[in-house]
Amino acid sequence: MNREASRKFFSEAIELMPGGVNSPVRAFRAVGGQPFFVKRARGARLVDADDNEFLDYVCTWGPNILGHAHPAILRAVSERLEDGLSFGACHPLEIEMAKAIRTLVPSMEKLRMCNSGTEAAMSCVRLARGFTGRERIVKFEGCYHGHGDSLLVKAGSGALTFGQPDSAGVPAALAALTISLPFNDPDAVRAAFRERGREIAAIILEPIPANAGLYPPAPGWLEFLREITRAHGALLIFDEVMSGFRVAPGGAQQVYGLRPDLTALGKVIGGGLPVGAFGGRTEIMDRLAPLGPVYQAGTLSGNPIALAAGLANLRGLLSPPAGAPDPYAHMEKLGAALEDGLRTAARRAKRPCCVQRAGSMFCVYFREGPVCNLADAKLSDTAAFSRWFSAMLERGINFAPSQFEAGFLCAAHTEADIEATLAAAAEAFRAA
Ligand code: KE4
Repeated sequence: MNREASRKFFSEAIELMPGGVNSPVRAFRAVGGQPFFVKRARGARLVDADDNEFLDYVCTWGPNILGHAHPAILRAVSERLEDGLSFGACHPLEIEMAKAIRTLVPSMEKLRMCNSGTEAAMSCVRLARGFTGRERIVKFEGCYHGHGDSLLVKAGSGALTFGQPDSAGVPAALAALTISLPFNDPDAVRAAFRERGREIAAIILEPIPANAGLYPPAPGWLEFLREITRAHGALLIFDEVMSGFRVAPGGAQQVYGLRPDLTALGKVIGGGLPVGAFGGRTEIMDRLAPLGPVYQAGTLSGNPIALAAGLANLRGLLSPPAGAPDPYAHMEKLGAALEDGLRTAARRAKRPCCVQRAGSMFCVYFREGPVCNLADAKLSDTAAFSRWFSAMLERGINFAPSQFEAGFLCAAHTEADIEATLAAAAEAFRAA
């Protein structure tokens, strides 16, 4: 596969940006080789600077759930450009987006837009501390909530990929206020509340962790966390930046029938442009400036162009054009076929693998399953994963460039795409 143009771009990029990237996971450091540079994308396909075409299962890490460059999203953005890009003042689209989110995620009685999932999760933590007057936060090993200081403790995603779950630069005094526990371990949570219950402001978690690969909550785990936080006057924060609007229109809290006190969102509600949001119970949210003492702000928060893209994304998910398949049913059908097919291909190649999935998010662990937490995930054969990733890329299939990430289906993937992916996977499992 010719990658000359990407190599040239990368040789310039590494002189200008650390690792040549604006986000570490893109650097391919976990899988070897050099990253490709994108020229354009449409639907489920990317084209790189050397005109190589890839079937894409990253989908810009979740936002492009309808597919890249979806016509309805492009139209929604282009129709607004002439009216201006940003005002630093109130805009009606902020009301429309807030209503859309509250309808889908009723636990978010009030909400605030921001510009990234990091901001959303970080703001939830500050708000929980301000509301409860407590300082300690409980998170879970392998869960990733963006790069806010208090949350870069035993984090997942790129932090885990590069073995920096506890980032340098985070003051020890601040990190010490974050209690990081194994996921799916009620006894560890009980012990933390026994020892520090009165100091714990909140538990924050990905209800379906997808930043250390992907593993599901054990039966009763989420309900247990809801109860123990309520019993101790701590808040329950669901980070649904990835699961939101993806595992169901109302996210994991709809699937499991739970109401967290606060929720962090991102990705899908930006439709590919920078958007985050957080929200929850009115009495908590009203502690935010300008009403209350907890400060949070953003020059581009609620940006109308980004919200236009996000609203078009939500409309495409929830009100598809007449005759078009329901996107969730479509992605569920393809996801099940992909999961079964990958499992079969690995077995036929005698490659120990564990494929785990939550709707249109999935992961291929290179180890026997099940994988229930970070400790299990870290026993994967990352070298074999890297060889498989490269073999798939050579065959025109772009997966997440790390064993500790999830893959994504979008509504633009087809049955033929899944068949082509499984054919490539069968060869790649043998080559890995
Ligand atoms: P951003 O700040 O990257 O918009 O969102 C941070 C974040 C928060 N919470 C969850 C559950 C997340 O998955 C993320 C970001 N996801 C990663 C993918 N694993 C972003 C990819 C990257 O860092 O380049």
